[in-house]
Amino acid sequence: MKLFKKILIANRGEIAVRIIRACKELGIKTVAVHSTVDRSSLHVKIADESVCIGPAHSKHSYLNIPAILSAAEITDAEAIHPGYGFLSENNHFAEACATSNITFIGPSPDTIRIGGDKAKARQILKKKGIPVVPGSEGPLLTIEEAQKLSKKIGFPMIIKASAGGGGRGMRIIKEENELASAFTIAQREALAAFGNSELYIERYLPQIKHIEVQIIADNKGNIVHLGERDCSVQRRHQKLIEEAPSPFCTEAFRKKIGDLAIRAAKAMKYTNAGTIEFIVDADGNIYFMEVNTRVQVEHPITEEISGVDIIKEQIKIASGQNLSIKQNQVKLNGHAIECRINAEDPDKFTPSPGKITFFSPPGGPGIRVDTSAFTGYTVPPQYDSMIAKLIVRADTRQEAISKMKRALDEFFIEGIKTTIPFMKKVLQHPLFIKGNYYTNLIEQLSQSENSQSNNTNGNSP
Ligand code: MV4
Repeated sequence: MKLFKKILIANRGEIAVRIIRACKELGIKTVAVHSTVDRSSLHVKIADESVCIGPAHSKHSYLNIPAILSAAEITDAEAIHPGYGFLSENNHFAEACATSNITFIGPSPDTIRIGGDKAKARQILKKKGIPVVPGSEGPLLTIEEAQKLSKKIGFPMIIKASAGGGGRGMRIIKEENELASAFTIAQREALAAFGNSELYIERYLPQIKHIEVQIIADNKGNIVHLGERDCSVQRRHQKLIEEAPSPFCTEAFRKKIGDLAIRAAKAMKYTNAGTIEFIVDADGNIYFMEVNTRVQVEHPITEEISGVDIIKEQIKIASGQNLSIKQNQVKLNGHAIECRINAEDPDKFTPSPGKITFFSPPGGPGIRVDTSAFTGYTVPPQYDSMIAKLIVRADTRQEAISKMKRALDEFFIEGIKTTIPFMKKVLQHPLFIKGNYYTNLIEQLSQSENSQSNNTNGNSP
């Protein structure tokens, strides 16, 4: 089956660059789209063609479906790669592509819709015997239903928005007397944030790891997983560091969570690349959390240990080709870590946009930098603050940590503040070094920093 002749990339930044690179290596022509403030961006420079699709505000450019479809039509692009964020998990966009006879590089609109309806996905997978955290059966509509459920599952509970995901619209309830008001507030917030007030409830698990499994599936029913990623190092639901394999994962555990991911994907008739997210408690119990129907920011760490180019697989699958690999051919080698480098103040995590006066990324064996930044580039204030992903690969976890420290030391970015100093601190943390950490690692880090500064203030003996 022939690959596409030309693909439009409906995204910006490092992921647009990543996708254009894959297209070039496959001999596919590329069309970049950009907003007015992005006209001098790297993705525009390296694409074969580019189209301005609107002003800076993403609502009028990177989320502007008619403008993007017109750009594809005037440039004769046969397919659109949505990257992550923006329109990547918008089932209406996937549908609109199909109507315009353009291939959307991703799962079917139906799969995207189910993935976006967290209560529905949970319900479907629970019925198929995939473990989910004890909680509601589908969406909960009334306070009375929530109260009845609380008798069964007990406190603490966590209220989540069906249309939320990634931690948005969540609320922890410690005891009965908080429930009624929390439910009402959460409903109102979900309606305002997502245009959908539907909620679901789970038992709140206090000490968890966030572990996700990369899957790829073709249009013929072949499906494989490429192992797990540990994304437990996060702050306010923003992932900061990801690693593969998970330091806590044994071969037996990998088989178990991988099989669950494949069963979950099959239950959703999954095609193309996707991620099944689980939470794992301190006893190693696995619970399905949500499914991400897009390529993820952290996909490179899986590429580094599996040797599979996930973007190229996505393109090949969308053009009708079979998976290039069977499960028994998947061999995971070594250890990979990714640090997300944001244009932010490393102490306050507030945005730090502006002109990069000097940009010199690290190099050498085992180092990969996915970025669209360069010396002289101005980071605009309108978009996500992530400006680079620093990825290292080594034979062992310990060597990967050493390599990451070395790489961070020689990553020079001047003119703006970045989170590089913060990353160095996390890599020194004894719990990170041991690989014995949960999603509360960053809170523990800032607590220990506060008590240290108290000591210097003379508040402790
Ligand atoms: C949970 C949880 C505990 N129990 N679900 C889901 C999305 C992810 N970004 C955060 N999620 C969580 N889901 C159950 N049943 C804990 C988290 C969680 C969290 C929750 C509230 C505040 C901060 C958090 C940090 C990491 C994980």
